[in-house]
Amino acid sequence: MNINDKKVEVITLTNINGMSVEILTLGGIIRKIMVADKHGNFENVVLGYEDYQEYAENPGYLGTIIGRTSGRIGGAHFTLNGVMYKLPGNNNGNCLHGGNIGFDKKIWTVENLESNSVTLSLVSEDGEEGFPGTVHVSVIYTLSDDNSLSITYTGQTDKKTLLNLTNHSYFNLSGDVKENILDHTLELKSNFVAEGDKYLIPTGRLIDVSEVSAFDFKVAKKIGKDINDEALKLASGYDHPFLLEKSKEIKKDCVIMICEKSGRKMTMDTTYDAVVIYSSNFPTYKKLVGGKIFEKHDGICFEAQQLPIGKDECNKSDSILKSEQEYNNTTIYRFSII
Ligand code: FUC
Repeated sequence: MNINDKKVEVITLTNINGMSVEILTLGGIIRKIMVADKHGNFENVVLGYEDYQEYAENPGYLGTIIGRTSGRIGGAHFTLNGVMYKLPGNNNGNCLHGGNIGFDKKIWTVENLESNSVTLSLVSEDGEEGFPGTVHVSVIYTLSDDNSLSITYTGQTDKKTLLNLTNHSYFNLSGDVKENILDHTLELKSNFVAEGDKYLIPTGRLIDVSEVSAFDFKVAKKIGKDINDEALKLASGYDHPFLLEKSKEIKKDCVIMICEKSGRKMTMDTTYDAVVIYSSNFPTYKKLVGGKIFEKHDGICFEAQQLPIGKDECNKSDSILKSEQEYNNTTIYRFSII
């Protein structure tokens, strides 16, 4: 198949329980994750476009790998070793999700393919989208027989640079988007949210979730409970970095989401320090797999990553990759029945 005149392969991973994951070599896009509900019916639990050609544009980054840097860099520039690097100002003059042609728009190379696992790789040239260093990245997707999908990101650079990779899947556990995510319950292991300015650029200040109940998911609650709260007005819903425990260890059950009706549960483990939660506040109104039109709050993204670099490069140190270092992070989405 061709998208934007470039050849795109479609890869399907399977496990022994009948679960499957569809991945495109364009942007490493996850288009489908087929998971059983409490009756054993397999349905898609992510938002994917029905028509593959919709991925030619994909302004909502559905299912994509984001790079070189997830989230916003204020003023679309940063400095490293005293040199200022200018980036595309693709979001109100700020740089969002790696610029105009981020990793989400690239055709990735299939390095290794097995029935339950695929490794995709990419070389990003020195100066691409303004970022220094030639960067080699690999993303390994593995669908295990315990019904977990792990995504491992590795990378190297020949010059000090910034790297902060994530996956931008929109989850909806109802199955084939039978309803939006406002009725799903969510529990988060997070005590702080990174404050954003009016353009949602992290300011460097933290908000204690015990002071703003809309951000407090320490005890499970419906995602829709506070969706119209004053604290979420600027973003039109959730579009905020939630801090996780700061350690390189894999942190278990950072996110626990349940859809009572379907009986599906999803948990997320990650090595990253943060997860940006985005409740699809700006849908594209395009047709999704199965025919439903993508409307507001039809999906929720759990973009595990380091904190976005933000305003005045406040979180830059979390994304620096040096030539002698190896980038290595893993996020695992695990599915089960309640
Ligand atoms: C911006 C980001 C969100 C998401 C969306 C498509 O609003 O802040 O995280 O990537 O774009």
